[in-house]
Amino acid sequence: MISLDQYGWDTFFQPQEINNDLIIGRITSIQGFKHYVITTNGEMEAELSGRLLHGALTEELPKLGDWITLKSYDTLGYIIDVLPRRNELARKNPGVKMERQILAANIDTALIVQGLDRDFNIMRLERYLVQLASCNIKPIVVLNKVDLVDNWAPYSSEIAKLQRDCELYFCSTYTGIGLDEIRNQVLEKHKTYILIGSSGVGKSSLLNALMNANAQEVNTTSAFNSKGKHTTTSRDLFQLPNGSLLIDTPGMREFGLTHEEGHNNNDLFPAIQKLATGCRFSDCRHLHEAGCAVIDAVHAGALEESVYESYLKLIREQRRFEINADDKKRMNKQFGKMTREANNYRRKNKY
Ligand SMILES: Nc1nc2c(ncn2[C@@H]2O[C@H](COP(=O)(O)OP(=O)(O)O)[C@@H](O)[C@H]2O)c(=O)[nH]1
Ligand SMILES: [Mg+2]
Ligand SMILES: [Zn+2]
Repeated sequence: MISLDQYGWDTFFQPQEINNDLIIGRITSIQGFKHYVITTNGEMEAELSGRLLHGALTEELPKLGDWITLKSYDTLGYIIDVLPRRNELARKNPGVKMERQILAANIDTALIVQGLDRDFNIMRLERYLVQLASCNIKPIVVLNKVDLVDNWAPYSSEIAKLQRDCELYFCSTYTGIGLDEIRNQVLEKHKTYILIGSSGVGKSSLLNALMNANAQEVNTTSAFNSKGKHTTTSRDLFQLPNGSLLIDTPGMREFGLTHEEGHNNNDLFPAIQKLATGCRFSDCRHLHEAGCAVIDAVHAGALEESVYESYLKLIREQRRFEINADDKKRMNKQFGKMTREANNYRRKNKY
């Protein structure tokens, strides 16, 4: 028997007694309709039960990292319920729809990976940091491919300009430099980590290096496309030799912000928040108001202009998402009311 603790289980996920004929498991991979689940009896395949298949909203369906209950018939399981989530790693659905998309659930720490080639981009990093903060997921920055640069110091000072208190690690999966620091200082037994970042930064290479095995296929760089081809097609949860759990994701071309409950601009932008206490007006939006301490700090060089501009861009993006999501909620409510009225009418008139 496998102890579920090894897969990150704790009592948080079990708010009430679970029926004896149900098995608890964690989703380790989702491929189309197939769900791969780890249970005390090992790994098994599972499908959605009819109730989930027909009655649940997309967000309520099992996601990678979710704890679920299932009923087992021989070798196949039917997923009955998704247990309460500790958190959700969400982004805006990359399509045109203003929709939240949950990439994974129950994550302790996200490793934001960038490569020290052309991929390094401080504003993209800021975007990840803001979204992770709003999802209540601790971020750690990993700069990979240090074998390609002579001097790392400029990258540290670039990141310091964001004025966020976030651990930073440098590594190379080619030379092995920095990997022991990540093993020893970051990865804890029974905790769940996720690798996020653009395609080609070395996430799968990092997973393989930390696994000491070729668990995940690594992109091959073709002569035509130096960014490397996109070959990671499914997300997966792996158990590392030291007992921590690591999720690899396919490259994310977009990481659009959502608006998450319980957060406002202040706690997502600590540097701005700190300055804002000095603004003349308590409701200052830091756009062009007189006596704005944020704008003064930009002029004085205490706040990087690009960081300020990215702040404006990101809060606009969040606001846009929030307004759209509110509209959608209102529409769903109206639609629900209409359906209820129609049903009542039908019942009254017996047809
Ligand atoms: N120079 C260098 N290249 C690396 C390093 N790690 C990975 N790569 C290469 O970067 C490319 C993309 O790696 P991959 O792990 O598939 O990236 P992913 O898309 O983020 O999973 C591959 O060609 C790797 O060989 C590194 O530390 N240094
Ligand atoms: Mg990959
Ligand atoms: Zn202000």
